[in-house]
Amino acid sequence: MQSSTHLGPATSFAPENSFDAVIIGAGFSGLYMLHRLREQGLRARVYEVGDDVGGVWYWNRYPGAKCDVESIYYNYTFSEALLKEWTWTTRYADQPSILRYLNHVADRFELRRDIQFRTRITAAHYDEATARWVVHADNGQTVAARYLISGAGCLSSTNTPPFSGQDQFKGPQLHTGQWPHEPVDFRGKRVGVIGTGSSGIQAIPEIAKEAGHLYVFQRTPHYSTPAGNRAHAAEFLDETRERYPQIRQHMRESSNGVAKEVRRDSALKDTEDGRAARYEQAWQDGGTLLAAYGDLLTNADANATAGEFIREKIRDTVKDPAVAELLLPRYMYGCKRPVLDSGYYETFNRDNVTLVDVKSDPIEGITAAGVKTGSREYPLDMIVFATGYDAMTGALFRIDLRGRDGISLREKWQDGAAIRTYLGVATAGFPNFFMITGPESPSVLSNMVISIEQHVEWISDCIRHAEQRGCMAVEADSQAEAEWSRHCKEVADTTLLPQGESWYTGANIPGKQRSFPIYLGGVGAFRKHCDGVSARGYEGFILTPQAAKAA
Ligand code: NA7
Repeated sequence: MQSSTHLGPATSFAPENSFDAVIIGAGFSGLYMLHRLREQGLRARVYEVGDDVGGVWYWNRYPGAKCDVESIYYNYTFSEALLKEWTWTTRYADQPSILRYLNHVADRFELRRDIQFRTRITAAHYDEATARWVVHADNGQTVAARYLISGAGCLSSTNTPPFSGQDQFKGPQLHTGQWPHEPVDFRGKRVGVIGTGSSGIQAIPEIAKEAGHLYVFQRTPHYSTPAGNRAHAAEFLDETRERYPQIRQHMRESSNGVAKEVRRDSALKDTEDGRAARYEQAWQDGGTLLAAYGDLLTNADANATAGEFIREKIRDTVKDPAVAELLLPRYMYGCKRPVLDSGYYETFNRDNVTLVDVKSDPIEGITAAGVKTGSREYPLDMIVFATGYDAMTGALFRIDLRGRDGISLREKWQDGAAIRTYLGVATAGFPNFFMITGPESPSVLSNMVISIEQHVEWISDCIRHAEQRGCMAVEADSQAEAEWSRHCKEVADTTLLPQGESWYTGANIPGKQRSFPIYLGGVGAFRKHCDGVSARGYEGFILTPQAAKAA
């Protein structure tokens, strides 16, 4: 019935292959979306590549993997009962705890019966005649649904640079974002880690504890500050439970989705001693230094004061001055994602750790024996790629997504050069297609779970609105999306962030078009804006009534 380029009309689907909604991915987004739509009486089916729930927390099993948002904020807030029955034991939750939490959520709300695992959605085409999506999976299955919702994630499409000779290497090659389920034994091995972003910085201290020798291949030194991870005291947990209604409110109205006071004063108005004291306090407390002043991400001179403070800490920590020098980051702090660590810089004082600067001596390729840079070969037993993700658009572009008139999302967005969304949730020409934390929403520059909840709730309300009015299609208006995209860019340009060479801008992927597809107006302002749109009858969306079908 279907060919590979045209998936065919959305008629003649057996009831078991026909849904109200198809949801892509069983991470934080897909799980909650499924729960909401089921509560609304819709028949929804989630398709997930992994063997089980968890999304990025299913795949990122590397040693040291942790969330850099404090655990008490990094959970769903929609269910009082769920909040009461779950306890985070440490300030930052590690990957096994978060995966346990998501398994608990899946069990508690009986979500698994509507999730099909080990299935990758490869294509989804909109059939205008029937106003349904025809969705194709890698197992040959084709299903139809009125709504298509992506919970595919912002950081789920792994990036492994195309090093020549990679297939020659004799030992195991692992990517932090696709880590094996069985324990990896580093004991006595010569291990190479390529990449020093969040994943590398979390994994390196743990691998170093076990490996015979660890070679860290660093291209850009990143800023990292101590996480200050610790066990939660019982009193703190009691008090958090009691205050959670206020905490939740604060998170929802905040700029970044966590319930912390935001400082607005300028680093440049403080004295040198005042700044040093404040940065020191933040360093001791743990977490990033970005909240220490209000202008660190908007004023390059203010930013430089934080950068210099961190560089001084690195010089103080790393005993070998030459190694310390190589570890000093020079870009503007925060323009690449700031990293939180547990003993990262200290790791370079170990005898079994060597830092290899591949900026001055680039990796030429991988050989049967190890990694070859311009000047020498490093013999290795195992290579760990901590080389990140094709972020923001990678997971969406991997699917052959086609809206009205067969236009693909990739074509519409010109490979990322012309991303256009309305509220990060919809895009013109793709009726009944919703993205959870899509490009141009606060997404990765906020507490993802709070942003996911807001998007899921907004999408399910929008679908309810359309269903109640008997609409066959909901679609972003191209004028409204042009205005939203312009607004996003305008807000981003008031900050230093678009100037960064980071995965935020796509600069980490060779040949990828640069953009800055993240809304920086803040979680609270974004929520207010979305609520205003729905209160005004889904302003900026075109709702097509059923009758129009016959017309
Ligand atoms: P990141 O932050 O994108 O880090 C990837 C690292 O890999 C980074 O240090 C890169 O150096 C390095 N890299 C990439 N390609 C190469 C090549 N060709 N040669 C040498 N080094 C390379 O990914 P993470 O997984 O650490 O973190 C992603 C996000 O996931 C994180 O921010 C959290 O939000 C969760 P570069 O800096 O580009 O010079």
